[in-house]
Amino acid sequence: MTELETMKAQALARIDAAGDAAALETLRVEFLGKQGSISALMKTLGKMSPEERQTEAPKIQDLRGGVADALAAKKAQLEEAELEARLAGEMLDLTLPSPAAPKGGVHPVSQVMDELAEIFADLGFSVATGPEIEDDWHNFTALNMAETHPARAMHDTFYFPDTDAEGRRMLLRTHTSPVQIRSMMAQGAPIRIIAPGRVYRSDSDATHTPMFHQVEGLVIDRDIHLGHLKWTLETFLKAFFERDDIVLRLRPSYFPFTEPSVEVDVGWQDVGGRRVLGGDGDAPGHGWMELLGSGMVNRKVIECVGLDPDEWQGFAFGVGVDRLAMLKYGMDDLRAFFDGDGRWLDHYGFSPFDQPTLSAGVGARA
Ligand code: 2NL
Repeated sequence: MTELETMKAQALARIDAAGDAAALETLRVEFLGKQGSISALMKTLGKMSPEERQTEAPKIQDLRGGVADALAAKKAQLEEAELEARLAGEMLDLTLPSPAAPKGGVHPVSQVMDELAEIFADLGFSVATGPEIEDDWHNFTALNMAETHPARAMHDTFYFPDTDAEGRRMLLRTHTSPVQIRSMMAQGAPIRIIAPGRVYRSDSDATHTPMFHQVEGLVIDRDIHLGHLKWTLETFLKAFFERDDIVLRLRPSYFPFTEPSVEVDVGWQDVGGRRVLGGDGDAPGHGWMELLGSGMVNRKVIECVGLDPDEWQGFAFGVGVDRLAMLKYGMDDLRAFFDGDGRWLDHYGFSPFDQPTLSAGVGARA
């Protein structure tokens, strides 16, 4: 055996004996690394005569190639063995239940707005929307709330520091009434709409959040009177609370945009320490709670949107969506509505597949 053949046999034997990837890497460096023994042999070729190099080069190349091939083969073999060992040790139990996928939920405010849209659709109302950033005219002036009107002070308004391109004072709408103003101006009369959405007032305590949800309703037609208002509210509340014993009490009130204005109370009764809507209102253990504001649309407002108030009359109402949700689904803290706590939504949220329908009950839960 030549010296090179001995070297090769020893190298291959050591490679074959390597127990793991790290030992194999040490051998690769020892043979083929920059300072490796085979690399050193390659360098000797440069110092040989051309004749000598002609005979020696193929032998050294053969040594280097054989060692490189053996390293690669052993590496593959070790990796294969490692995989085999892992597969033998691991177990995949296909009978186990799959991990639960995280589920989203429909926020009660969205659910209630869907229910309202459903109920009012059956009464011939469509849903109108509009901008949350409004100008002073649509939010106040058109609603008979002049610059100096004291009712404006009741709305703690968020104003923007700058005016818009036309010099109008801009604000976050304090109610969805401007949506109805815009709808009347765009569509004219007759009209039957509800306007649900976010509204903003600079108000924050246990029962007030700076952003809350309101739905307003508007009917403009010929010969509309308070009887239509009362029937509509009664029908809506019976459908929404899914009870036939909802009773209403109408009290005179004041809003600049309605005349006359009517505060609407709804009767409740005590059921195990909870106030449940329905019942008598005046009987012992019963009572009244203020639920919404309404009235006949002020003729100044009708004029303001370009309609003839002698031809067109109507009623309007406004009610808090968050409040409706709390009364129907039993939450007691308004602020939790907007905390974004997933546990709250898991508890109070609705399935997106639970579409409200009048036949299945608008509040049917999955
Ligand atoms: C409340 C209840 C109310 C209206 C909103 C309204 C809208 C137009 C014309 C006339 Cl375009 N009225 N909306 C009417 C009465 C009550 O909201 O408690 N508001 C302070």
